[in-house]
Amino acid sequence: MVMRRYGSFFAVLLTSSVLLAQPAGFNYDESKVPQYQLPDPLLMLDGTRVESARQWNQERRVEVFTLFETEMYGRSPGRPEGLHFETLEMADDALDGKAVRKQVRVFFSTNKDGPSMDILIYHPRSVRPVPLFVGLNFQGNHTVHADPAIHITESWVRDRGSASNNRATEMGRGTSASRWDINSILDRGYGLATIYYGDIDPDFHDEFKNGVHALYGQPAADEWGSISAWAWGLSRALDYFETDARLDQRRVAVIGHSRLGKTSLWAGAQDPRFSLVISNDSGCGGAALSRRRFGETVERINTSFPHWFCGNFKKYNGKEDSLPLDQHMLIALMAPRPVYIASAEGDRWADPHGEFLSGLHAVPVYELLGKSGIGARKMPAVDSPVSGTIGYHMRTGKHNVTAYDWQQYLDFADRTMKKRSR
Ligand code: GTR
Repeated sequence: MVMRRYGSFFAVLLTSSVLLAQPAGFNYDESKVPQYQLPDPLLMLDGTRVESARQWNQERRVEVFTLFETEMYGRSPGRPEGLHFETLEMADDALDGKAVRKQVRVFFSTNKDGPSMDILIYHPRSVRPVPLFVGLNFQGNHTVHADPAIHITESWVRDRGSASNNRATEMGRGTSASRWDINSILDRGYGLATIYYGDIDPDFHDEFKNGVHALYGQPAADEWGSISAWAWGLSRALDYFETDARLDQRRVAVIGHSRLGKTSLWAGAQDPRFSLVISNDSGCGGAALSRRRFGETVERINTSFPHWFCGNFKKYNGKEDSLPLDQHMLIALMAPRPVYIASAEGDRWADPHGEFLSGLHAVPVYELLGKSGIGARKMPAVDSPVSGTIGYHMRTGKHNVTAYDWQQYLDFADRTMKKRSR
């Protein structure tokens, strides 16, 4: 009796916290999803049907990639000439002797006072060269583990938790550790590299004056917004991995959560050196189909975050049906490489079903390239992962990254990436 009373009390609490994360005035009802027709990933803009891997690789993939580049995320400038690296610190006995720790500064130009980012790397001592995961973090490298040796970023950080006056503080150490299952990653023979996303571009709209945008000036309507800049930073991390003999640059999985999941998808689409791409709860502008208008919409995301996408994307506010693309085509840009899409049941703002559907509708491209699809025809039950070359799960719980998510990514990486020869 008492249990039952408490049970319903907690149910109310849970429901209200889930609702808080889901702004009112948006559709959360599957029966109210409008009728829509997705662009066919295998139909060229001129109506030609793509029937061979060669046609996909040489013609349609280029077309689809260019659409995302010019209409949504914005073109980025590639590797800068002055890019250079400096190892700030290294220890062979980190985390109670379990790992090697390395902190590397990546300068985006020859100017050491110009924008730069710090990569924090942990990897097992004995594996060589080590496959690894790389992902951006939200509040600073020192938040991913309590390790006192992790440098604290001097970049702008959002005032949240331990940060104050837009500066990170000691108090933040380890506060995001639950999102980075470093022990499991190391135990399973992988490394982890992480970078604070605000080192690359602080996450607020300042007309593109700060971060790496400062080096290139005001972007045109088809040039990079912040998501594209963060993805560009991930490619610069890969540039560094290529110089570090202990890391296996041919087995790098890129991972990101939420806005950084949108970023990992765009990084994977842009840079074929990422051999596995993982999207955790990326939602609108990430894995979720825009045309469903379930939860967050194109207009809402462009209004709340005017700096995330390129100027051209604003043309599609309230006009999802006129997009020449949808997010299943972003997933298809990973083909034939493995890609994993994860959702959370309580994260309706990110449209779990729409995230699954973009994986499902990318399958024809994977099959054309001789790869398996997603291992399901309809949305799987909660906590029941499915996979082929595309993996998917919807976990119990809310918008977050948990040990459960990492277990699925590690299993999927073991199956699809680990055995890949150098
Ligand atoms: C929300 C935004 C989502 C998602 C999330 C996050 O406010 O509407 O698209 O990116 O932020 O990144 O935490």
